[in-house]
Parts: sequence; C-alpha cells; structure tokens
Amino acid sequence: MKQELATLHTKALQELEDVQDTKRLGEWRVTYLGKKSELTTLSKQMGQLDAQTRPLFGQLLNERRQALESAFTSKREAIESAEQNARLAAETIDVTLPGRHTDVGAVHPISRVIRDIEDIFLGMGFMIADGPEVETDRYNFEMLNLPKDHPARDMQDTFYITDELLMRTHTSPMQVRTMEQMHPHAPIKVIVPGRVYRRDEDDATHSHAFTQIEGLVVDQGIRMSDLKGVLEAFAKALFGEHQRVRLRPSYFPFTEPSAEVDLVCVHCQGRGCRVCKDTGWIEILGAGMVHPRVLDMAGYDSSIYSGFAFGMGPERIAMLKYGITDIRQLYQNDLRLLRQFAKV
Ligand code: 2NL
Repeated sequence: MKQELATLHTKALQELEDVQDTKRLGEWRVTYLGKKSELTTLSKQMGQLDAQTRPLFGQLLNERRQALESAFTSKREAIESAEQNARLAAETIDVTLPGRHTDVGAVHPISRVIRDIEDIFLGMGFMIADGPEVETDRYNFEMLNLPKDHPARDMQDTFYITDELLMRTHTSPMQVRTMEQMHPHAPIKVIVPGRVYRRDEDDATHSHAFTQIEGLVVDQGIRMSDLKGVLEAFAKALFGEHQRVRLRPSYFPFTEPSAEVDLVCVHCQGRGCRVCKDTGWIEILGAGMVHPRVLDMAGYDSSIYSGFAFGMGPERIAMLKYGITDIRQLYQNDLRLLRQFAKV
C-alpha cells in the first residue's frame, strides 16, 4: 500500500505538470483528491492494516494528501495569473491609433432662421404652436374673414384635397385654433412656424411650398403701438441694435388696419443699394390689428379684446441674412451650400 501511495503521488504530480487551464485543473482535482480518487480508496482500506502500521500509514496518507493539495493550490494560482495576463494583453488599447471619423451635419439655413426667431419671441414671453398642414376650408379661410367668394380660395391659388380640405395657404389657421383652445384666457402671445402651400410657379423668389412664421397677441387694450414696439424689438434682436421699422398702409382680409413692415436695408444699412432698390428699406413682414370679425368668430369679444398679428417668410430672411439670391437653392440640398452652415 505504501508503494501504491508513492506511485500515485508521483503520477499525480506528473499529470499536474501538464495541466494548463482551469477546466483540466478541476478534472485533475476530482481524479486525485475527490471522493472517488485512489487516495480516498486507500484511506478506506486502512482498516485492513494492523494496529501498529495503521497510524504510520495514516500519517503518510495525510502528508501525501496535503502535498497534493498544496501542489494543486500553487498550480491554480499560476493558471489564474497566466489567464489574467492573457486577458490584459488582449484588452490593451493603442491610444496612438487615429479615432473613427464621424461626419457632422449642419442645421439648414431655413431651420436656423426659424430657431433664431423662435428664441427671440420666447424671450418676449410668446409660446410656440404648430398644427396640421392639411386644413379645413373653415380654419384656413372662413375663420380668417375670407368668405366663400374670396379670390384667395381660387383653384388657381390653392391645393385642394376635397372641397372642404386643402393644404394650408398660411399658418393663420393654427392661430385661430390657439385662440379657441385658450379661450377665455388672456393674454394670448403665440408664434406659429410651419410649411404652407400655394399653387405658384417656382422661380427665383417664389416657391409652391415654403415656410411662414406668424405671430399673434390678443388681450384687452392692445394697440398698434404695441405691434410696432414688438416688431422693432424683434428687428433689433435679429439684425442688430441699429435697426428700425417702418410701417406702410396695406391690406389683408384678416387685419384692419393692415401694414407692410420694412426694416433698414440689411445690405447697405439704409444708404441705398441694389438690394433695397435705393430706398434704404426692405420689406420683411406683413402685419396689422386683428380684424374684429376674426376675434369675434374665435370667441374673443371684439368690444373687449383687441390684438395684433404679423407674418413673415423665413426663406426671405435667410436669403437676406446669408446672401442667397435664388430661393430654389434652399430646396436643392446642394452640399456646397449646406456645408457652409456646418459648425467646424
Ligand atoms: C405676410 C402677411 C400676415 C397675419 C399674417 C393673422 C392671423 C390671425 C389673425 C390676423 Cl389669426 N392675422 N396673420 C396678419 C397680417 C399679415 O402675414 O406677408 N406673410 C408672409
């Protein structure tokens, strides 16, 4: 038995030499130290020995077991540190490699102008609303004092879907919807940006689909001077502190009185140039006092409330601001134009 034990010990240590990974190490442990190992079998057979040899053999058995266990432990530590080193080597990051390149997009000039204008009016306490591009005849025309026989409803001017449904020709219908939703609260201060549609021939200054920003203020005691003050603050914020506004009489069915609003020419600062046709002024907005019929239809009694409204075209402002001469350039998505608006 003593000889058996010695052979077993040598064999076990030799095999352990060849073990290189945790899985085989586990198998080795079951074979040489487990419940069904030869070592365990030998210790069970100890009862057959006589009383004199038994304690000596027992002691020997224990020594061998302890020797194998400590061999196992140091092998396990060696394997674990080798595996750890292999993992660390595999995870090494070369910080000198060039990074992955990502193309960064640019905000389209129309969106940029809309954002700038939104920021200015948010700063003056306005809210921003948006609404459907497919509208009803009622909201697009009727509620804006454009009755059934009005020429603006002509098939020539408007994209109809059915007799009652059409592509909105301005963002005003959303202003009306806002008044109905806000009723009876006051004041209302809202701007509505969005796409609008007209049956126009596309050319350097016209497009059948373009954007508009309209503004609306309704409260008791709103006057034309409030309109002028708000638009002047807006002009200064958008084009600089030197700006002034000039109102000229005009006509819109939904405002009375109505005005065309001019700004100091952004190209020549008022000295006179090709852009302003030597007048020193450029037209930027249409505006006016909300027509009493429009207020009444939306639920705001025109004997108590008054308001002003205005509308402008972000394309025109983008063209003036960035020196774009043909509106179609804003819709062609030519990267040579768009890249100029990327932040580098
Ligand atoms: C222009 C002119 C304008 C309005 C839009 C409006 C809206 C309501 C009531 C009264 Cl709900 N008016 N909008 C008023 C005057 C002018 O736009 O030249 N736009 C590009």
